[in-house]
Amino acid sequence: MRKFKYALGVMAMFAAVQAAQAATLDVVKKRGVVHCGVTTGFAGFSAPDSKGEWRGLDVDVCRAVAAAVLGDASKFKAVPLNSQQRFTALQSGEIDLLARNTTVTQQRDTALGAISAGVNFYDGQGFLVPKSLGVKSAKELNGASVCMQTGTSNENTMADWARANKVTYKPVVIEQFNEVVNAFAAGRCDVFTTDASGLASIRISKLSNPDDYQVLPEIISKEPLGPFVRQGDDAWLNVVKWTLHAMVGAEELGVNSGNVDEQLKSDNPNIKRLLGVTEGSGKNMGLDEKWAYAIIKQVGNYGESFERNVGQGSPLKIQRGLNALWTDGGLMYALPIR
Ligand SMILES: N[C@@H](CCC(=O)N[C@@H](CS)C(=O)NCC(=O)O)C(=O)O
Repeated sequence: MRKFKYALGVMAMFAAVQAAQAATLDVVKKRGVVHCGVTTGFAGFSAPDSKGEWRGLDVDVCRAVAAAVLGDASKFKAVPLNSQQRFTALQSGEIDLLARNTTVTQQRDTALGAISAGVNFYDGQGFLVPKSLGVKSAKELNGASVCMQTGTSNENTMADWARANKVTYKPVVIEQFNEVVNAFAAGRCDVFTTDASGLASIRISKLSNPDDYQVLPEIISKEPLGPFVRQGDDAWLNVVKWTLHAMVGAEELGVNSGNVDEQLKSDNPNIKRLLGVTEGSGKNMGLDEKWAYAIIKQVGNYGESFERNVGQGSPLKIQRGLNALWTDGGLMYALPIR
């Protein structure tokens, strides 16, 4: 009997915790601001610009969610988090969503109380080395010291790859991003390993002589990066998930920030549904019918966000590659809004 009462008590507590966490959409609407977990500053993905405004491909997810829910892309607060802090901040409710170059893994999606809302950048782990090291392939890294950041998936991936390839290395694992970058720049390790996007960003924005460094050809893992929310809040999960699909869907349909007003007059039923001319999708999520219109008008479609932040309109000049639309040979495929 006592055991039964205890079990009931635990169940009630669990339900209460879930109920307390289950209403992120209501909390955000009432607060009028989305609390968005980002990095401590990683150019192209999430970093403050010269005016102190947070910019980047991941920040655009924060902005797009703010536009969808509050009608105003500027109504978000960027909460800088290092790799180690990010999931605790999500679990504790300090942030409503984590939009920070975070790899979707089965463990994070289950045991960490987080759940992935989709992928906004398909990536893989690679290696950055000074050209002076004289190395052309990762297989030549035997005996090297390897810098990486605490709390990243990069630590385990490196260990697995090294074991499989019979490469021995000395891990240099540091908690703060700037410190690990500084250690690498000062030659305290031979190699920096993280996502290829991270390496491109570090090389261009953090090292004083980018031309003295090169990214090795090997990509040793799949790193699908995307936003996470808390488990147990399906309505909020839907908002973030469909925000991503609206951005990719707009690109598929040729709708962008420049032509979105013109497109309100389109006869295409998919465009009419996307822009809320045909109503329904907003009501289904507890949002204004113009939720996707607001995203596209204020933030742009996925391709615009990509090019502006990390592509040809940015110093990083990352190719679309896997992040091209599926119709162009990439993996970006919008689920239908209907
Ligand atoms: N995708 C990997 C790595 C992500 C990651 O945290 N990378 C580091 C190195 S580029 C980073 O973004 N640091 C920025 C910070 O801590 O502010 C993961 O999810 O674990």
